[in-house]
Amino acid sequence: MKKSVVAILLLLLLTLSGCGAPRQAQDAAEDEDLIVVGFSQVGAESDWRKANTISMQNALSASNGFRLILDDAQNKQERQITAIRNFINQGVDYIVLAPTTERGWDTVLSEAKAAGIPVIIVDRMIEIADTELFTCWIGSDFRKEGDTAVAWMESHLGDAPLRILHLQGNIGSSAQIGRTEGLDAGLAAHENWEMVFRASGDFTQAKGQELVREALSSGADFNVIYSENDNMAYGAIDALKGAGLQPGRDVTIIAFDSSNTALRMILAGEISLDVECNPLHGPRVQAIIEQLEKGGTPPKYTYVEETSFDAGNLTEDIIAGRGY
Ligand code: GYE
Repeated sequence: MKKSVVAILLLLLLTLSGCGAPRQAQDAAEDEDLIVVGFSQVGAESDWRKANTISMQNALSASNGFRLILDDAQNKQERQITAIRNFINQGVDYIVLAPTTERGWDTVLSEAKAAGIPVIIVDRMIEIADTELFTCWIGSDFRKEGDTAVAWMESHLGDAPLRILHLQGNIGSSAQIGRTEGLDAGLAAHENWEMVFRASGDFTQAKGQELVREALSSGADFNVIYSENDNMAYGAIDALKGAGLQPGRDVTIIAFDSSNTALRMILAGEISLDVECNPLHGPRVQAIIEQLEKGGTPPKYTYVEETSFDAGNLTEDIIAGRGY
């Protein structure tokens, strides 16, 4: 009895006095092999954004050889600038930036450059005097997305007068700028298209709903909603239904992103067109970093292939085969 107590005590002592140390050392060594990536993410404002974060987390995982430090900026550029400075202080190997807005990155990216840390821009674009301050960019052609929507409106909505309610994304973001430019070009080219209400819903469902409610109660007369993302369209649909209107019949809804929920709404006849914007950038960023690690040079700008969906081409199989 006594002997076994002594044995247990001995074991305990052994464990406390160092048995754990070699394991810790081993973990640290394994950790040192990981590529450390600081990712400054815009926020969590939409389904697109959430799918984008998950994609980055899955690709830049420890089992793929990465240690990801994720910072959610809650849609504030100042927070992104602070996050980038923290990444620089921590000496990360790479910085990945999904920028809120296009402008205002010159100073902080000069600091990253001075520290010798490559910066990869993902999703939205930045506007910067010295393009050497970032290594490369990968994302969508937002102007082309807007043009796709306008071409669909031309071919599907005929010559009837269009009275458009326009829900914009965060002002100054590439996604807003490109999609708005597309619509503006459409408005300029068609005498029978009229803008009756335009405001920013910050890409969120709550604001989309609020704005459409506001428009309805102010007596705005519209028959098309051009919503610069899916989530604002969900809010718009709730507001229309709340006012006894039927989306798809009383008001044609155009949206962007093509997340699964929105595609189901096309099948239900509520959304008429959804222009695809692909958020699954994780594996693409992973491939870029792996290329850089091997001394390669990825292309400076890479546009992701995208399409659009309406009742004419969408099937259950398409929805089932998509990752977001
Ligand atoms: O369309 C929207 C998100 O920048 C492409 O941001 C992205 C946009 C996307 O919040 O849903």
